[in-house]
Formats: sequence, structure tokens, C-alpha cells
Amino acid sequence: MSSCSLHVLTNDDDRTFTLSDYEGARARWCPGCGDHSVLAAVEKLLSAEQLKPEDTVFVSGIGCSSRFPHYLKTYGFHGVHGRALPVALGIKLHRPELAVFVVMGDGDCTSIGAGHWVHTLRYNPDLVVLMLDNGIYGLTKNQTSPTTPQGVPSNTQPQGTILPPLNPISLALGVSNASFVAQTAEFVPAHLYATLRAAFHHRGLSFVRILQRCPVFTRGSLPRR
Ligand SMILES: Cc1ncc(C[n+]2csc(CCOP(=O)(O)OP(=O)(O)O)c2C)c(N)n1
Ligand code: SF4
Repeated sequence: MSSCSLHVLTNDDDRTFTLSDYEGARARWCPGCGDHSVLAAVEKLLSAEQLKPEDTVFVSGIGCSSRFPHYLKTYGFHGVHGRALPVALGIKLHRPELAVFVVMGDGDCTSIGAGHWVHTLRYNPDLVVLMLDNGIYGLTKNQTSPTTPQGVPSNTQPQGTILPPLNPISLALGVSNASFVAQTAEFVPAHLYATLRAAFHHRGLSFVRILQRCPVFTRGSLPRR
């Protein structure tokens, strides 16, 4: 039986789910990519909470991080750049008993999807929203995103990123009705897991910014903490 009373999710049959029950296709992120750590922590959470794979949905946009649903054996929706939140909201409104997780990159969430981000925070639906923040557009190979640190060169701003970065945490905290806003890092596994667990048990929208290494493009210049 799941210990979570917030989501209408109980393991009401005899099955026990192990980590392998949640593992999907072999992850094809680059070696050393922080997305691997997030996936491992999420699989651990799903198993610890004994979520039924058929009652669990991962929704993403487009980006390296948005490949997430492919790597899990739950339901998944690999959507359109910046549009994961409206898709997830639609699923949750229609099937409130499902556990709905959203995975977005920093470009996905804070640039093209910024309007959806702000207004979904305001409506505060019961979603777990993970923003994997590597401070760059990874999939499209190294363009400045709103969280790229000032001065860091990219393909779109080769002389160095011009503006100071947007702070996703202060922005989220400034939205009326935001109910759970947290920051963690994929390279601090215990803190990552504890944050994911707290986010899952929160009733309402849990927004979690996860600082994430992209060894291919950011060369150590993580987004500002
Ligand atoms: C409407 C639209 N605009 C632009 C793109 C191109 N595009 C795909 S992914 C991406 C950025 C990905 O960066 P981010 O969201 O930070 O995720 P990451 O790849 O770093 O995980 C862009 C610009 C697209 N697919 N669709
Ligand atoms: S380009 Fe960066 S973010 Fe994308 S898979 Fe490779 S290491 Fe990860």
C-alpha cells in the first residue's frame, strides 16, 4: 500500500514494483550528463512510493531533458517545445487520480514555455514539475538560455551572454498561489531524492529547479545558485 494519501494512488493489488519495473529504454544522454542522475532518483522514488506504472505519467517538452519519458516504463508524452505544462494540466484535469510529473529544460520552461510556467503556477494543480537547469540549450547545441550565466559564450552570443540570468526560484516565488518551490542539484543525490520525495507528497504544484551538469556545452559554468 502506498503511504501517499495526497494522490489517489494505492497499490491495491498483490504486485510489488522494483526498480526494473520502471526502467524504459536505455538512456542515450551523453556520458556524464546530469540527466542520468535525475532519472536514477526518479526511478528510486517511483519504486519507494510503489506507484503503479499504469497510473503514472511523465510529460515533457523538447530538449535533451525532455527525452525523460522514453526512459521510463510508465505512460509518457514527449510533446512540443515549451508546451509540456498545458498537456500535463489537461491529463490531470481529465484523470485526477493519476500521478502526473512534468520534465522540462531551462529553455523549455523559462523561455518558450514561460507563459505556461507562470500561469500553471498560479492555478496550482497537483503536478510535480521538474526543471532540469543546465543553463544552456543542450539539444540544439549551445544557445544562450534565460538561465545562462552572464558572460558565458554560446553559439547565439559568442562574445558572452549579455544579460544577467533570470532566477527561476525568485520568479516562481513571486507568482501568487505558488505552493511549493524548491531548488536542488543532481550532483547532491541525497538532497535531490529528499526534495523529489517532498515534492511528490505536496498537494498542489511542486516546482523543483534541479541544477544539472551538461559536460558537453557548459564546461563547468553551472547556472547561478
Ligand atoms: C517551437 C520550437 N522552437 C524551437 C525548437 C528548437 N528547440 C528544440 S529543443 C530547444 C532548446 C532545448 O533546451 P532546453 O529546454 O534548455 O533543454 P536541454 O536540451 O538543455 O535539456 C530548442 C530551441 C523547437 N523544437 N520547437
Ligand atoms: S548535450 Fe548536455 S544536456 Fe544534452 S545529453 Fe549531452 S550532456 Fe546532457
